[in-house]
Amino acid sequence: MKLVVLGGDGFCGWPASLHLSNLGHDVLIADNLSRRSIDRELGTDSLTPISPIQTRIEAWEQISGRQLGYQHLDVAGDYGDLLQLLRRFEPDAVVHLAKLPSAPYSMKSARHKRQTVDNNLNATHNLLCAIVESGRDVHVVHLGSMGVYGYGDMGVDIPEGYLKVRIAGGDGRWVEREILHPTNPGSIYHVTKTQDELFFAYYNKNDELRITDLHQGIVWGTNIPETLCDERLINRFDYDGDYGTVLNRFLVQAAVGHPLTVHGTGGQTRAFIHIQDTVRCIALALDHPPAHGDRVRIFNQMTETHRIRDLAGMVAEITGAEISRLANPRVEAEENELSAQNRCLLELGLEPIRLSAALMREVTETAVRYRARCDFSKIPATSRWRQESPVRPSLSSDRARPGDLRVAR
Ligand code: USQ
Repeated sequence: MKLVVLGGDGFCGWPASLHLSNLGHDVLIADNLSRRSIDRELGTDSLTPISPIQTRIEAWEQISGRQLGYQHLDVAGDYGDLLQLLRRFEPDAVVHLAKLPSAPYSMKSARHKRQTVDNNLNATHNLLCAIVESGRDVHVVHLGSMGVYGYGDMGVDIPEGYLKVRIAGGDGRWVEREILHPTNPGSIYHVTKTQDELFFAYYNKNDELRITDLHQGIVWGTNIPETLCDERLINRFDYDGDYGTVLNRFLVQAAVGHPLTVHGTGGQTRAFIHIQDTVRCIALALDHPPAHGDRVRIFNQMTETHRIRDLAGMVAEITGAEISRLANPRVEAEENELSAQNRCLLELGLEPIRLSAALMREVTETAVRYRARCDFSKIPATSRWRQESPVRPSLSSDRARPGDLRVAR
C-alpha cells in the first residue's frame, strides 16, 4: 500500500512508520517537527538521544534497504501543500497522528489551550477536506483516545464507539437507536479528540469517506524491534511532567532514583497499551479498511486497564523505588472503575502484550542506559487544570460533573 503518515516523527508516528515500511508498504512521512520545537519551548528533551529526521531516514535505508519519503508539512497550516501531496503521492491510506498529543501541555495556559485547539482541529479538518477536494478514495486511520468517553463508572464495559440506547417516546413507546457514545473529555486535548469524532461522522455521512478511529489508551514502553536495530533509529522517551505518560514516567523515575509521582490517591483507573501493540493495531486497521458506505469504524485500542497506585506498587516492587503521593494538579475523579471492550482488534488478530515484570524491566534498562540525560527539574508535573481565582469558589475535583455516566443504584 502507498501510505502517508502525518506526524511520522513523533512518539507513535516514528515506530509506526518503520513498522509499516518493514511490512513492505511504501511510506511517506509528513511532519512539521513540532514535537521537537515543543521540547525547545519547554527546555525538555527525550531521555533517549533521538536523531534528526534526515539521519533517521538515511539509517533506515542503510539498514533495511527500504526508502522512507519525507515532506516537511504543517497539516493544520499548509492546506495547499497537503492537497498537492495527496494528488502527487496518491496514497491508498493516510495514518493521521499530526496532533499536539499531551493533556497537560494543552492545559498549561490560555495560549496552550488555543494552540492545541487550532492545531488539532484544523489538522483533522484539513485532511478530510483535502481528501474530498483531491477526489481520491483514501482510507483515513486516525489515532484517537479512550479519554473521549471520560472515566465515569458506567457499570458495564465501554463499547467501541457506539452505544445502543432506548429512548422513551411521549406515547409510551420505546425507540431503539445506536448513537456515537456520549463524550466526557477531561482536558482540552481530549476535547479536540471528541470534536474529531464529529468531523469524521460528518465527512463519512456527506462524502462517504472511509475512516477508522482508533481510541487509544495510555501508551507505555518505548521501542519496537525496528527502532532497536540501530541507535540512530531509537524512539523518543518522554519523562517530563507534560509529555511523559504515567507508567513510562514511573519507570524512568525508578531508574534515576526519584520517588514515583502518584497524583492524589492514585485511585484513577486508566486503559493501557504497549507501543508494540500500538503499531500492530495501526497495521491491522490498514489491512482491514471499512467498505464503501460503512459508518466510521471505531476500535478501542487498549489491551488492559490498571489503577495508577497499583502500577506504582508494581514498579516499586520490581525496582525498590519509593512512592510519593502528590496533590493532584488535574481536575479528575480521585477513584474510578474502568473496563472497556476491545473485541474488534482482537478479532482482527491482535495478540496483546500484557504488562509484566519482564517487560517493565526492559523499559527500565533503557531508562538506566540513558539516565545521565535525565533533567530532574523537568520531572514534576507543573501544568494545573484549574487556575487559582480569588473570585471563583474552589470546587472539589471529585464531584459528579455533567456528562458523567454513573450506574443508577
Ligand atoms: N498520573 C500520575 N502521576 C504522573 C502522571 C500521571 O498519577 O506522574 C496520573 C494522571 O493524574 C492520570 C493518569 O495518571 O490520572 C494518566 O495520566 P497520563 O499523563 O499518563 O495520561 P493522559 O494525560 O490521561 O493522556 C495520555 C496521553 C494521550 C492519550 C491518553 C490515553 O497524553 O495522548 O490519548 O493518555 S487515555 O487516557 O486513555 O485517553
